[in-house]
Amino acid sequence: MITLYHSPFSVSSQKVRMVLAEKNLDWNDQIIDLLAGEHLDEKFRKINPRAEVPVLESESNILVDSALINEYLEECFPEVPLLPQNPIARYKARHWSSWIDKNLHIASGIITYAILARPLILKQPTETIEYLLHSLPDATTRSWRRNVLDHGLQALEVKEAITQHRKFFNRLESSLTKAHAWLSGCEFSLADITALPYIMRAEHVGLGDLISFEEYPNTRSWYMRMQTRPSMQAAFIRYFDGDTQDLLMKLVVAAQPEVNELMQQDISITKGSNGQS
Ligand SMILES: N[C@@H](CCC(=O)N[C@@H](CS)C(=O)NCC(=O)O)C(=O)O
Repeated sequence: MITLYHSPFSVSSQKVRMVLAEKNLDWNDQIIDLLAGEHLDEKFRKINPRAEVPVLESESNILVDSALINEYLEECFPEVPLLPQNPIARYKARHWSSWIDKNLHIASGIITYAILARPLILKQPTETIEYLLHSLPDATTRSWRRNVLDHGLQALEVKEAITQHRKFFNRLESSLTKAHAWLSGCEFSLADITALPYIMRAEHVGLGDLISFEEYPNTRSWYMRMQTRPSMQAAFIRYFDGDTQDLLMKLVVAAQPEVNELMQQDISITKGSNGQS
């Protein structure tokens, strides 16, 4: 039996949960509370020294990194295929995953941290905040988190993260050449599953205005189709109970004026660099 160590709101966990649901697999649920720093405890670090979720345990093997975990699941359970047969379409699916890891994953983490995590972390005693920062194994993550804790949405990293999201939306729109297309071509694949958590997160933190229906019709159509998949319920929706929704909404509403301002700045810069303003 598979065990997944994961967190409800972790985008990387969401990718694996969606694959498990698409493939109709049963699995043991081990929720790790990231906000409380459970991933930084010695117990969890013995499982994954990088102190990250998701981690998949299968037949006493420990697997880390959502892209690799999903490839493993694809190889073990090919009955519901999530990689196309055509080599170029397979390449496209894998290229999406690699592009997202390199260009978007940290940007999404920065925005999430600034809008959703920071206000909750700042309510904790100073020693707890310092523990949460110092225990992070990665120096780059420690550095941007410190800066975002100190400066909130005004941290330079947040502006850069918004720009990365715009690049992501542009890339989605240019890949989805038709309203009914999927990211690796004409079949639903791991590429769609990998991209979905980031667009959902962008919407949940209030960046949805960057993806207007006029400018991004194919992306909007793809996103609507993705939301109707039964795996959405299992992988995402069931973790959003009423209290969680209330809390998220309060945090997003509180951040919205600053987020709007940053989106406006990003739109002006982008238009300026295209020579349109
Ligand atoms: N490349 C890894 C990245 C995993 C990752 O960044 N996980 C985040 C949640 S999405 C995490 O565990 N963060 C720990 C923290 O917030 O300190 C993967 O795809 O699994």
